[in-house]
Amino acid sequence: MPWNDKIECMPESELRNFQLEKLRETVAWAYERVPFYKQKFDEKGVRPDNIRHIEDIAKLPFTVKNDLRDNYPFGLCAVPMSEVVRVHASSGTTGKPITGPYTRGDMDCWGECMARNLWSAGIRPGDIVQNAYGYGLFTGGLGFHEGISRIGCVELPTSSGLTLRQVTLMQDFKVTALCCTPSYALTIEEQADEMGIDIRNLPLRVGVFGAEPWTPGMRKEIEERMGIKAMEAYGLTEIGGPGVSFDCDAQEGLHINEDHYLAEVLDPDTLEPIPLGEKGELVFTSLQRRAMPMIRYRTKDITRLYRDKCSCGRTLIRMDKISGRTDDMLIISGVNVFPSQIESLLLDIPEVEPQYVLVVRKKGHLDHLTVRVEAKREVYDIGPDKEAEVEKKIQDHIKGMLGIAVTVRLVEPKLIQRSEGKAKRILDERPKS
Ligand code: DLL
Repeated sequence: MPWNDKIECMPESELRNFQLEKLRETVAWAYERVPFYKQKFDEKGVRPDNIRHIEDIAKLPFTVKNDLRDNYPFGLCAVPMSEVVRVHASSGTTGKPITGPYTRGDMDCWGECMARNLWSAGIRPGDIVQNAYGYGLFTGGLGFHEGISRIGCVELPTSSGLTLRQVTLMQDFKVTALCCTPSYALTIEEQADEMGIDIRNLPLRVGVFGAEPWTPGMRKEIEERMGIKAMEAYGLTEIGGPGVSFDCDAQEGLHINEDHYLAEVLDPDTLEPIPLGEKGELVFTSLQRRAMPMIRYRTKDITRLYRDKCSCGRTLIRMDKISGRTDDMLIISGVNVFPSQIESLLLDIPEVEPQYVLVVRKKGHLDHLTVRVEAKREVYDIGPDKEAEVEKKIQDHIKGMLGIAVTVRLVEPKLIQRSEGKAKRILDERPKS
């Protein structure tokens, strides 16, 4: 049974009506209170009362990351500061951070969305939940915190880092659920292994992982190494943090909290809608946020949407696991490649660890990719011939599956930097233009 079956299992037509009502409210809210949106709407010649059907969303302007940067810190805020009770921010790699203000009501909605996510992962009162997402400006730690307290289970707010202590607490407190990034889950498992602790023998039962891309192969790897069920959370600071979508027992896509987020998938070049079931850029409009309503926010995340019936009974639309970001796409020998494709192929190779970095350099006019991946100790014990054999095996596998020539370099165990949050998988050494 879902956390909120009235919403999560609502018949599609009812849900669409609910969304339309909330969309109209949000559009009017943004138009009347945020000068940025008023100007954008006016430029497009659209007014809130032009939104009569859900499909009318196509008339609305888009919002992109730079709009948030240009209006840093609170230019897109629709309420006075006296109504804001929390601000999160994402650091980003370049430029100014993105800020995400919340009203008391927004916090309440966030708790609801996160409770659905954790409940769907089988977390119940009595569970001891280790929350190893970073606490602070990042939405992960405190976002999960909202959901954990909403359900009423025991929260262990460890935040990220101090991995040795994470393992000790996990063992001593008989932790049953872990929340962190998938790459940090691997770091924790490795630390436990070094301490002679097999996490598979601990009471830990489930993990709720997200905030970074991870392939189905990585999910399987984590499940096997830790002896748990690995569930997922997706979200982004710009539209409210985690709690946007989550997977269920079926693990066939992530259900979007559609009463809060209206999703579209568009062709990133033409910005035309893409039919259900086909891949494109995910675009979200918030439906209940008051502090910072977001109209058609272009996430750059690539996925597809589908509305087929889910065996879990939820009617909420599903999105695929994110397969990449439009800005992480590499063009190698004329072929478009996403880091996740390389990750999937590396996970097919038993001689290496799921620890890798993709180094992109310019070679003439073309981009060249070097895959640095950590070999298991046994490979080094056998000697240099074995190393060369494994490198060639991976190169051939990538060539065979993706048709691209890459260089593979094995790295000795433990040399790839371990993640405590979002793993940095791409090292872009191309000259900046
Ligand atoms: O990462 C929010 C979050 C926290 C989600 C904890 C899940 C769990 P940002 O730091 O703003 O917010 O980063 C958002 O991270 O646009 C995606 O590219 C990526 N991302 C988030 N969740 C997933 C996921 C948080 N499950 C950006 N799979 C998003 C793949 C994800 N990518």
